[in-house]
Amino acid sequence: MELTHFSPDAPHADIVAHLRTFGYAIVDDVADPELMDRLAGEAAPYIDAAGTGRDEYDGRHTSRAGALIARCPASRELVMHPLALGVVGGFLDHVTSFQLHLTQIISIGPGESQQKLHRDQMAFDFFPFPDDYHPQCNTMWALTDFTVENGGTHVIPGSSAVPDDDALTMPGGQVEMRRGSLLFYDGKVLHGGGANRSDGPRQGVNITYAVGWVRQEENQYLACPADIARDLDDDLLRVMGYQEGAFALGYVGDQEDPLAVLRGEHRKKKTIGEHDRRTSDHRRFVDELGDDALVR
Ligand SMILES: O=C(O)CCC(=O)C(=O)O
Ligand SMILES: [Fe+2]
Repeated sequence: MELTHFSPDAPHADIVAHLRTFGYAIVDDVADPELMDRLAGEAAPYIDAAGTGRDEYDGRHTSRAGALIARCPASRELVMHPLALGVVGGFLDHVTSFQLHLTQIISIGPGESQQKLHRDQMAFDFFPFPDDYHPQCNTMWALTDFTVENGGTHVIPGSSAVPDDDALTMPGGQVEMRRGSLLFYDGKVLHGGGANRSDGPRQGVNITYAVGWVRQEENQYLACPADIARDLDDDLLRVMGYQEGAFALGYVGDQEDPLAVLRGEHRKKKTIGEHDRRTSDHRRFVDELGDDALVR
């Protein structure tokens, strides 16, 4: 089936609304080709060195290179892209903070078969989150074009709250998008990488975000060594997890702010009470990205 595409100047609220209803949204031509070139150049040695997966799920012809914040400065611009953060912030509007969950370039090589359809929230120990509670919001940036032939992601629109047996009978579609375009999908929608029947790799930059109170899929504190992290922007560090995930989560030592501790400073963590949980520095930053960023 045909999947819905938005233009990059579509209101965030429209993209969030589609994501809430169908579990995915595609936005065309979001990132500059120059940024994608820079990222491809920075990532190439890591993609080559990552090796291929050891099972059908990871893909025996697929490589997955992570730790992008430390390895590829260009990736930081995608993590912090105003459209990505605006939509993710709107979609995960039910929490005090959200955080980076993982960074991974998924390079599906020629000869790869279709990945099993799955729901990414299974990573949380298969916890049965209620249908209306979303623990994560995912992005996939096209580093190469995504086509039917090279393994564009399969998605079953509207499957997020439908049990597997029924959802697997629903019509699906494959994500076709140009390099620099952006796929959003929630943690509940059935999806999976496509089979690559072309003669080149299909590369996507998977950057996912989760609510602030869960464990991150990729350990950001070790994936990005402190010597590198110390010099990153405050807003990026907060997204990486150097903030309170919620009331009392993530402080260091004598109830100190993790960002201050990283910088060798001493500052007590802020108190986030029930009455002001919406006013954390992180939320304010995201909310100010655009008037449409906050969708209540
Ligand atoms: O590469 C893709 O298109 C999707 C991969 C995926 O869904 C996953 O590995 O969890
Ligand atoms: Fe997935």
